[in-house]
Amino acid sequence: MDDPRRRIREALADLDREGFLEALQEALNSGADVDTIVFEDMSWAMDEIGRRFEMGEYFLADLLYAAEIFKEAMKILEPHIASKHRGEERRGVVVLGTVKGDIHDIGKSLVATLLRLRGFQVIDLGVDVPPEKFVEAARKHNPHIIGLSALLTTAIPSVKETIAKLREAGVAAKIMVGGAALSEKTAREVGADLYAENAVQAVRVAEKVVERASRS
Ligand code: B1M
Repeated sequence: MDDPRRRIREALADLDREGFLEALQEALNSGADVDTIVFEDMSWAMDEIGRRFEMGEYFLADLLYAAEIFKEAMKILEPHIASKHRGEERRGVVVLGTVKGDIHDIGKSLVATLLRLRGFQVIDLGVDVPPEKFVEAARKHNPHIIGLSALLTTAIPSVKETIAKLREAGVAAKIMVGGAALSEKTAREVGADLYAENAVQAVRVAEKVVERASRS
């Protein structure tokens, strides 16, 4: 791995804001791929931060600071992400949110950003969203897809409950789930239609759903 990418990983994991932003700029100047930076290097660093938190080396305030640095970097990266991912048409409607009991918003917001860039209309309900709010938004916006994000394993029952309430309400939209708490297997177990591991995959999955809907 080249030097700026290694420094992006290490400096972000060490919460060295200046070192990280400097390495980020260097990587961009040298033409590094923006997806590799976000979905491999910065994501690796966030996992490492989570690991240090579990080991008792970092505290909650460190996680909050990491999120702040991540969001600051996203402001720098957004134009690069836009030039790589921008699409032409309005492809469909997605209602998106982090489920009740979970306030992690970085991954969900990344999914929203990429979907919007590809021409989707995204209704972002935010974080800690109760099932009733998803149902209400589904009725109001008649989306192609409802996206549920969850990072905490303790939020998995919330994902399951939200899906059950959406089905009970007769919502026709496909339900996509993602986030560190979920996998292909848990997605099936909670009754989701679709699973995506990261934001790029979430867009691919959403595009397929809309393509199929427009053919039928
Ligand atoms: Co929290 N946290 N946190 N945290 N936090 C994790 C998730 C954790 C894994 C850290 C750890 O211990 N290793 C752990 C969960 C353990 C578990 O449940 N198994 C944890 C914990 C325990 C907690 C608290 C309970 C800590 C406490 O209070 N004692 C608490 C819970 C609060 C709550 O939600 N009720 C808490 C709080 C926080 C902060 C608020 C301080 C902060 C979040 C700030 C914010 O979001 N604005 C925070 C952070 C920063 C993290 C870590 C370090 C980083 C998360 C992140 O932003 N990753 C995280 C460690 C980790 O994830 N390994 C951790 C970067 C982001 C780009 O990735 O969100 O995974 P991610 O999104 C990806 C994919 O998952 C996917 O695409 C995204 C882009 O590729 N994706 C989707 C996400 N949503 C999708 C939806 C889709 C499709 C794909 O379709 C709809």
